[in-house]
Formats: sequence, structure tokens, C-alpha cells
Amino acid sequence: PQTIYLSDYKVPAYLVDHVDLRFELFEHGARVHSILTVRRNPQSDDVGAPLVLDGDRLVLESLALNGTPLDGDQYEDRGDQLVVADVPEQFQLSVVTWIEPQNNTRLEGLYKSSGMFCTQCEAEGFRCITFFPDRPDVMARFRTRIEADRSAYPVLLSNGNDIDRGDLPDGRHFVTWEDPFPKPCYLFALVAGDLVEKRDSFRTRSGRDIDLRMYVEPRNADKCAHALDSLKRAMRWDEEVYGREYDLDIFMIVAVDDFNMGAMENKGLNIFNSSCVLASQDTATDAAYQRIEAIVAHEYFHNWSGNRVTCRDWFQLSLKEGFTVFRDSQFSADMGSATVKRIEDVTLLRTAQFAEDAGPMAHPVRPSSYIEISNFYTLTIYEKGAEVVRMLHNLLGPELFRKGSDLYFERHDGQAVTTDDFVRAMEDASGRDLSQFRLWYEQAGTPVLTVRDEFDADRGVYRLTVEQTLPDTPGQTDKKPHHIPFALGLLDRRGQPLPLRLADDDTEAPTERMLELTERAHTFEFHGLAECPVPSLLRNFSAPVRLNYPWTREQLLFLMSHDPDGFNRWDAGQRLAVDVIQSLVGAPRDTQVEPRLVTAYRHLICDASLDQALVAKMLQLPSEAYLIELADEADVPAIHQARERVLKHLAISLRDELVACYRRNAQDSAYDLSPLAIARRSLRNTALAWLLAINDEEGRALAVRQFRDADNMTDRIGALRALVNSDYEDDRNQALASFYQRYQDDPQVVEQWFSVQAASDRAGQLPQIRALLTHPAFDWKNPNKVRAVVGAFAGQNLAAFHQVDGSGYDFLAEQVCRLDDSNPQIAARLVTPLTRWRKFAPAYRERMRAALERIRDKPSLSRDVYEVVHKSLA
Ligand code: DPP
Ligand code: ZN
Repeated sequence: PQTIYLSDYKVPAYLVDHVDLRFELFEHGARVHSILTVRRNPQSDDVGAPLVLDGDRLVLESLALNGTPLDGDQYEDRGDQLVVADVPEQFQLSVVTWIEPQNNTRLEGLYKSSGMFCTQCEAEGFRCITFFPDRPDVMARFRTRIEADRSAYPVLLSNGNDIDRGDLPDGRHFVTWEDPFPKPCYLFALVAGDLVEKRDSFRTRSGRDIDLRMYVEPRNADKCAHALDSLKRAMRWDEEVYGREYDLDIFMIVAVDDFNMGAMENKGLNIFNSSCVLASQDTATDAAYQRIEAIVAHEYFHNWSGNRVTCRDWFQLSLKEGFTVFRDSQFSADMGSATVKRIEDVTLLRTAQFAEDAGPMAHPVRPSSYIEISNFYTLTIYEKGAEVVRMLHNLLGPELFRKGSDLYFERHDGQAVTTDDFVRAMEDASGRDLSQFRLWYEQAGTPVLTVRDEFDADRGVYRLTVEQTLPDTPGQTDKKPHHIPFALGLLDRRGQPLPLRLADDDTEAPTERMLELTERAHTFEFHGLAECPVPSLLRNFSAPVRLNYPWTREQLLFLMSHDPDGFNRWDAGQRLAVDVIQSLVGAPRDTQVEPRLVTAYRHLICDASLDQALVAKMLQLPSEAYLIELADEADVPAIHQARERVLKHLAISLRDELVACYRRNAQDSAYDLSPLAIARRSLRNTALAWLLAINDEEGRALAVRQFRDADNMTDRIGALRALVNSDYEDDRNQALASFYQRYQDDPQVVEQWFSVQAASDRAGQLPQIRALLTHPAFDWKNPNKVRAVVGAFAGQNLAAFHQVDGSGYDFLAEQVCRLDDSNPQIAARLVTPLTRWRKFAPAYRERMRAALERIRDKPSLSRDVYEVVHKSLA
């Protein structure tokens, strides 16, 4: 396979102004008629270049230029490209292709999912539909006519406005859609199915009424309200916070069961993975409700950050994704608890993105090469990309940042641009020099900040030295220092914030500062201090870095209860727990568990005056995945045991407090989704999980009762999970059976049922995982099912996956190979846990590498898996 380089970028030789599409949809295939209105690009110096169109697995039926059919010697069909050598300055090209959506298991382009036709064109799926310059800097106006059987496909949708519809012979009908906004073909969408429509409306700030329509299969008609409400909140929020108003008259959402991604922001016609949009009290957890709200908002926000202003090429993917993730995280923070949202984002970043950044697939936020672009929809592009935008927000402050985003949208509306254009808009609006900041887009790897401090009691000066280093990553060494916003505060011994005087005469000093690091090392002196303060560093995680400071357990305990920054209060607790667990990894059995950890947790559980949402988060011990990420040479069973030991020690020591906590937080009013109600459900389910981890009989009775009586999915699956992870084998099996019995007709709930088992070291050992793969509800063609079993096993059930005989790795390799031919995108995703092989203790490492080699040696490996495996082994 070929590597594509950013440095090879050339403007397109031809532009397409208009696309006229006609789809004839049948059960045995689809005929796609396309008429492209093309002209030479005046910006291109490639004069006389042939017209080159992309295509993938297409059967070309006919080709005509300005109405005249072309002979075989006037064009060349190279399989992945259609080349027409002699074309005039302007012309119309008519192309007819034949495709087979019913056999499309890759779920790219046009395919069928539970009886409906749907599309996924980002990044390069449109070329699976018809020949086209499939690149985001070619923006065209689309008109789309869809023809299909009327009774099987009463609903026919595409982008924009429906301008015509009618009947055709043989029980068929058509609808024509026109999208007035020029767009790249990756934003094209089509849906045809027997769907019910849920309607709502939204009045924009300028007084236009927007028709909101959601389309789902009839059985899901009662699961649309949350998505539609979320959509309206997102529309209002984007007007208020970014000044962005919706532009078409209709906004549509469709739920599809078989979908590679979470959702897709097609212009005016967002298509969602059912699991990211459908919700009811009985079937969706609190986490799912929040995820749906965030994803609906994310896709909606793309209408400006992605669609109106799009990417010049796929190296710029983070231009739209990083910015849009930042926007949706701001939105979620505004809708619920901002601190909790920050904790969740940072947890994901530190656990998974830092791991990616330290592994063989490490790449900059703006990569400079790729083999398969689908492999670059990564945590780095999305989550680190969002952190980079957040740092701009931190450096500029909210007003200048808004000025910058206004300028960006105004300057580039209707254009396909680069991350550099985004930074320039921020620069021009703020007057700040961001040239060093741009390195965040170019350099891969997570910076490490090492902080030292000393107190000069005689002068009352506290001196803080911050050094930054940037690790080497594949293809990048000797990197330059980053421009880093570093927020901090200092506390006195009673926990009061101290003024941060950077000079002696600093009288009105603030108690929190956003320092800026630009050199390899900085020393800051804080004056006028009577005692040595406790530093609160990198508040609210002001930059995506690893922070090293020699915290004492005393300091961490102090910050856990005193830091005014909620995020840092949580982080102090995490650091303490990490320190305690790490000290037990491989330690003798009789090593004591830090008693002050128990005291601190007792305080969290018992003090009902604390912010319960924050407490619910603080009670979550650092995950095994995070502990592995922090280890130099991870010994997974030892980490697993040490973590279990701490958890059980806490549960035994705090047994009565946990029961009291459970009872105090029992459901006492109607189900609602307020942050407090969510926190209380989280607390009672944590209490249950801990009690069952120590085989507590009362806990077991509470779990069985909660499982039976719950009026919502959070509580029902919380009890199920606790039982599944307990030693009560009969209860576990009974609960699993009754849960399945109740929800077997609901694919989204069955997915949860699969993953509860696959992620559990009790119910998800290899033989049980293999049994799940042959369960009647399992379906290799459905990515959610594959993720729920294979993904959850390898990604969450770490002690079971990391068997010293390598059986877990062999299993994963087998499933990757099995999926590679039918759905290479998902297959490549599944490889991820193996890519980290260098991170593990030698016995494991070698077997992980052997599994990668087994995948490498599979005949006819897809480009997707090829890239991940070869880069991992390099
Ligand atoms: N569907 C993906 C997202 O919205 C790709 N655009 O992030
Ligand atoms: Zn996105």
C-alpha cells in the first residue's frame, strides 16, 4: 500500500460546481446516474492535466462527455481511478455505475442495514457510490433524486430540501432533494427505508422556524425524545455561545443499527449509530443519555465547524474534529457538572490518548502522512485536538477566543481550509503571536513537565521550577519546547488560597494564574509568603501533559479536601490511589494498605455536604488501563491484584458506611436526569459493586432487589454488573438470563448485556467469550456487537486478555483476521490493544508481537489493518 504525504498536496486540477444524482434502488443492487458540471481550476498550474476521478469497487455502465458517449479508448478505468485524458475547460460528464449495497459489509458508501439503505461517505466512501474527485476541497452543489419501491421504502431522504416527489410505474416512487450549500462529497447522505418520523421544531434567534425530523424503525418510536431535546439545546447553545445559527429549513436525524462510527454530520441529514441516539428510561443508562446529548450536539456543531468551513485535505481532520469536540465538551459542561465533564475528558485523554501518543501509532494532531485515513480517526485527532483548542481558549481568554472563532467562521465560510488558517484567525483576532503554539499541531508525543520547588523562609519567597521535555515518537526526535498554559494556585496550611505575587510590589495579586511556559525550563518566584505553601498545579488540566511533582501523601490528602479547583481535588485523590496501588504491585501479601486512604474515602462516603457529583467520581479507583499506562513495564496480573486488594480493603474497612451510603442514596423520587440524581445513582451502584466485591450478604440482597425493582437502566445494569462481578455464581447466571429474556428484542440493550459479560473477569474468560460469539444475538456484520464482545474483552477485561500463554492475544488476532475481509475499518480498530506490546513485561510482550505477526501474515490484508500492524512491528 501507498503512503500519502501532506507535502504532496496540490490543489485540484478540476472543480465540480454541480452534481446531479439519480439513484435507482433495487433489492439486487443500485444504479447511480451522475452528471457532473466540471471546470478547470484556475488556481491549478497543472494545465492540460487529465480528469482523474476516484472509484472503488464500481461497475461502470456508461460514460459521456457533454452528452456524447465516450469510447473505451477515450478513458481508462484503472479500478480505483477513472481517467479521462482530453477534456475541455468546462464540460458535463455523465457517469452511470452499478453497485451492490446489499453485499456491502464494509459499511462505507451505500449499504443496507436492517432493511434500509443508508450511506457513510466520510472519509472516502463516496467513491464507493460513483466516480468522483473524492477529496474535501472539491465542493459542489448536490441535487439527488432517489427512486425505490414505495411500500418497502416509503421514506427517501437526502441532504437539503425536498423539492419534488411522485409516483413511478411498478409500485415505485421518487423524491428529489436539493442542497443549496456547496459541500464536499464526504457530507453526502442518502437514506431509504420504512421508518417512522418524529417531528419537532426550533425557532432560531432570527425568527426562522426549523423543521426537526427524526427517523427510526417503528419499534424505536418511543426512544427519540431525548435526542430531539438535546438537539434543541445544542441549537440554542451554539447561537448563544458561538453566535452560530442553523442555515437550512430542515434538520434530520436518522438512527441506523449497523454503523462503523458513532454518528455522521452529513449536511442537514445526520446519521447516527442507534446506540448513540436512541434512549428510554428503561433501556439507556445515565452514561448513554449523556453520550447521546454530547454526540447529537457534536454532529450539530459540525454544521459550522466542519460543513460551512471544512477541511482542505484529510491531514487537517482535527481542524473540524478537535474544534468540534472542544465545542461539545463546553456544551456538556454547561448542561451538567463542568467539573465532572472535565474529569471524564481527562480520564479518557490520560488513559487512552497518552497511550496512543506513547505507542507505535503516535502521530501529530496534524499528521504528515498516512496509508489509510480511516485509521486516523483517533484519540489524538479528536481528544488531543480538542485539548489544543482548549489551550488556545486558556491563553486567549473567552472573549478573544470568541473574537477568533467569529473571524474564523466569517473569513472561511464556504471554504476548505487548514489548521493553520484556524490558528491564524485566533492570532489576528487576539494580536497574539502563536507561532510557537503551532508546534502542538506538528509534534507528536505527550510533553512531560517536571516541577521542583523550594521555600526561602528568610525572604518569604517560594520558587517553582518547571522543566518540559518531549519524548521521541516514530519519525520525530529532538523536539522543540511547546507553548504551554500552566494554571496554578498556592494554598496555605489551612487551605486558604494565597495571593500569587510574582514580584515584591505586586499588591493586587490574583490567587490563580495562567502561567505560560515557552522555554525548556522556567523558574517562577512568588513573594510575600509567610510559610511554605502547598502548590495546586495544572489546574483544571490546563494542558495535555504529564505532570511530575514529588507529592507527599500528606499533600495529596490535603489537596483532596482543600483544593478550590474541583478537578485538582479529584486528581489529588487519583494520585494518592495510584501511589497506594503502585506500592502494592508485586509487594508481599502482608504489606499494609495505606490507612489514610481509608480515612479519606470514609470522609468522601459519609460527608453528604460535599458535592455529590464530584464524590461519585472521586470514589472511582484509577482503572487498570490507566495503571498500565503509567507503568514502565506493565505486569497486568500484578496490577490487577494490587488494585483488587485496595478495593477489597476499602470495602471491608468501610462496609457499614457503604451500606449506609447505599440506603441514603436509594431512589426516593421519580427518575430524573439532574446531576444530583445521576450522582446518587452512581454512588449507590458504586456501593453495591464494592459490597459484592467482598461477597457481602446484605449487599447481595440489595443487588438482587435492585435488579428486580429498578425503574431505569442505570440501576438495573448497575445491579447486574455487581452480581456478574461477584462470586455469587447462581445469582449472576440468573440475573444474566432474566436480563436477556427481558431485552432480547432490543439490540442496544443486548449490546450492553454482551459487554457486561465480556468486560468481567468472572463472566468473561476466554471460553465464555467464545461462547458469546456463537450466541444467536451475536452478529459479525454489526460493529456494535463486535465491539461489545471482542472490543470489551481486549480493552476492558485486561486480566483475562493478558494470559501469560498468549491465548487472549491469539484470540484477538483470530478475530481481526476473520473481520478483515468484511469490515477492515473495524478490524483495524480491534488491533489497538496489541499495538501497545512494547509496554508489557517480557513474557507478554513476545506473545503480543507473535499475534501481530500472525495478523501480518494473513493473505490479502486490508490497507487498514496493514498500516496498523506494520507500524506496530516497525
Ligand atoms: N462521524 C465522525 C464525527 O462526527 C466523523 N465526522 O466525529
Ligand atoms: Zn466529529
